[in-house]
Amino acid sequence: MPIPVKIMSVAVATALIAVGCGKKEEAAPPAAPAAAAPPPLVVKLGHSAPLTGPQSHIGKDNENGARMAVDDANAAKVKIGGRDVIFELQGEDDQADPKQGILVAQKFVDAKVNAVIGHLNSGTTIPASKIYSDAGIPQVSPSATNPTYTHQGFKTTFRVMANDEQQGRVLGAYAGNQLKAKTVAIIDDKTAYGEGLATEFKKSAVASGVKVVAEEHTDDKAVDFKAILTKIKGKKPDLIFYGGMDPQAAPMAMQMKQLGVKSKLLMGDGGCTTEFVKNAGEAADGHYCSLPGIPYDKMPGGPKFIERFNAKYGEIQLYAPYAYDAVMVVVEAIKRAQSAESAKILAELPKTDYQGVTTHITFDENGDLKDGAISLYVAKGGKWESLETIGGAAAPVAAAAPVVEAKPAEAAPAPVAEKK
Ligand code: ABU
Repeated sequence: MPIPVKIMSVAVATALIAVGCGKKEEAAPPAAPAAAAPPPLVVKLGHSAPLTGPQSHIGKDNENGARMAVDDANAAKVKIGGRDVIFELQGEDDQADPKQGILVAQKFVDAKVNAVIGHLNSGTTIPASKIYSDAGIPQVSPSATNPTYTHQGFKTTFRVMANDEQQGRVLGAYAGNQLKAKTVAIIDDKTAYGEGLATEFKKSAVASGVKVVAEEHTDDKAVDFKAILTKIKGKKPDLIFYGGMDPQAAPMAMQMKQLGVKSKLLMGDGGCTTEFVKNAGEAADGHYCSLPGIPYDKMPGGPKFIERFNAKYGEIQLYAPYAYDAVMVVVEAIKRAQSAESAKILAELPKTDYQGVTTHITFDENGDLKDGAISLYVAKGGKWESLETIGGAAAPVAAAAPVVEAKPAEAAPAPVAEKK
C-alpha cells in the first residue's frame, strides 16, 4: 500500500529535526590506549683525567673531547632494540696521581659504568686497568702511551694512539739520523710515562749512534731545574731529551735559556702542547717534540673537528680528538652489539674498524692501535710547526735541519726510519 504523503512528510521532518539537533550516530568503541614508549636506556661512560693541578689544562681538553663525542652520539639518536639511548659522561678528577686513579676506578665500578674513557696519564691508567679488568669493564685510553698498559694480558684495555715503543724508537732514530746529534743528556720525571719514554728513547738513540752523556731525574711537580741543567751544561750535549709533561718542560726551556745552555730540547707528546710554547715564550724556539698521530689539520676529520672544537671549547691542547675517537669507538661497539652491557661491548671492541677523526682505527691483539703514526715538530714563533710524520698513512711534511753542523761528506741526512 502506498504511504500517504502526509505520513511520509512527518517521518522526513522528524529525521531532519533529529540531525539538526546534533543527535549522534552510534558511538565508536573507545580506542585502545597507545602502548607506552619504553624508557630510554642510559649508558654511563666514565672519564678520568687530571682536572686540577699542573696538568689540568690537558685533562680538561681530554674531557671536552669526550663530551663533544657524547653530545654528537646523543644527537645521532642511537637506538638499542627500539629503545632510545642516552649517553652520559661521568667526569672524574684523578689529579694525575696513581693513588687517586685507583680511587676513581673503584668509583666507576661502584657506579656501574658501562665503559671507561681514560685515564689520561700512564701512571694512573696502568694501576686503574687492573680494577677495570677485574670488573670486566672496557677501558679505552686516548692518551696513555706507556706500552705496559696494553701488555698485561687484560682483555679490557684499548688505546687509540701509538705507544711509547713506537714514539721512543722514532725519537731516538730522529735524534741520530735526522738531527745528527752526537751526544744527548736524558732527563725524566720518574713517572710511568716519562721514565718509560726515556728508556725507549735511549735504546733507539744509542742504536742510532748517539752517546748518552748524562741521565738525570726530576718529578712531575718540580719547577726548578737549574741544578740539573748546570750539571748538564758542562757536558755540552747536542740534545737534552726530556721525558715528562709541559708543566716541567716550559720552565726547563726558560731556565736553559737563562743559563746559556745551547743544547736543543727534544721531547715526546707530554711537552708537545700549546701551553708549552705559550709559557716558554721565546725560550721555546728551536726545540723539538713528537706527538703520536698525524698533525691535527691533516687528520681525516681534523679541519671539521678543529672548527667545531674551537667554537665550543677553544684551542685544542693535546689529545681532545683522541678522546673524541675513544668515545666513538665505544658507541660504535654498542651499536653493533645492540647492547650496552660491558661484556657485549668487550666482545665487539676487538672488531673495531672505524674511521675516526684522528685516523682509521683498528686494534691489534693487545688492544693497541694498528699502524699508528708519530709526527715530529719544531717550535717557531710561538707555534709548533710540523716537520715529518713516520708511519701511518701520512707522507713526510718537511725535513728538520741538523742540530749539529754536518761535515760535507755527511750533508744528506739519512732517513729517520723505514716507513711502515
Ligand atoms: N702520553 C703522554 C701523556 C700521558 C701519559 O702519561 O702517557
